[in-house]
Amino acid sequence: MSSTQEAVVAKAQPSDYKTDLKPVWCAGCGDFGVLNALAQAFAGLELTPERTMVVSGIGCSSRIPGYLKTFGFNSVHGRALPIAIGAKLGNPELTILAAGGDGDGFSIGTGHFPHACRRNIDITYVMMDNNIYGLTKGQLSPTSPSEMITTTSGYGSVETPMNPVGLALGCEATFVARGFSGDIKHLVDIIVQGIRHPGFAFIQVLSPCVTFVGKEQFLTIKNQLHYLDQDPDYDNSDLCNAFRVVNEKGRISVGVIHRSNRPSYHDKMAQLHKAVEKDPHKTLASLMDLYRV
Ligand SMILES: Cc1ncc(C[n+]2csc(CCOP(=O)(O)OP(=O)(O)O)c2C)c(N)n1
Ligand code: SF4
Repeated sequence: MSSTQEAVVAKAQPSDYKTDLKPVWCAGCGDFGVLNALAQAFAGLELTPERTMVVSGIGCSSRIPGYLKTFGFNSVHGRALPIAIGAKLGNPELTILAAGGDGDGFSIGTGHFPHACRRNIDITYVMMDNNIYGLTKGQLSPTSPSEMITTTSGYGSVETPMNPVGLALGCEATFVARGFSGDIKHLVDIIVQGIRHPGFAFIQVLSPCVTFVGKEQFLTIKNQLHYLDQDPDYDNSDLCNAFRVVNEKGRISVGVIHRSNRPSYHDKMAQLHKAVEKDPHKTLASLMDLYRV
């Protein structure tokens, strides 16, 4: 076969990563942007669908594994992270993403988050933050702004909202980013960087709920965007810089907020295995001898 006759291997296309299922999301929901960004990122990275898995909890956003042509697991409310981590421990060769909403991840699922950060397991967590419980029809979520009127806070909330980025930084996550579902190109870049990051990557995606928060949520976010990658003064390796982004007033910084190079859980396990190899008590029998009376 001459070189001109050689089979041309088609480059992966975003459509290769989408199932035939039509999303049931409301028209205009921010989650459409996240779905498109994920498909584009997967295609750009040429991920093998059979070696890629998307795990979610329960919520409108958590429907996303059903729309992606990778392995998927639509699990239990709040449990995307432990299941994704379990899958990664079971098969470290897989590319694993956990996905879900602010209610899923930062209410019932909060307890899993600090441990994912500190263990630095090599998975990517895409948290679609719409500041509300969408699927269950508009109740207050841990990230709802204090003044927000919801079906369970008719006069606004008396609670201070949780700050997902601040929590991730405080828990020493090695990759912390924020994107907007209304800027898909920018979001694709963040997701690609998150998947490539060798450790736990947390991506908060501002993903409006047009039905229970309102159509204005898109514009409110869009008008305040500040792109960190276009800011020459921003150094994302500096944790103090990153903490400054947490409580900004009047602008919303998007991009990679912080990145550091702590070894991943799997790197540390490999080191541990090496250390055990040198240990004279590495066999169970010799270990039992230590405790024999
Ligand atoms: C253990 C448990 N508690 C509560 C629920 C009810 N429930 C389902 S989805 C959801 C909230 C979803 O909100 P969020 O995670 O923010 O996702 P969204 O629908 O906004 O994308 C709740 C409370 C459930 N399914 N299981
Ligand atoms: S209720 Fe909100 S989050 Fe759920 S599909 Fe509709 S717009 Fe999206």
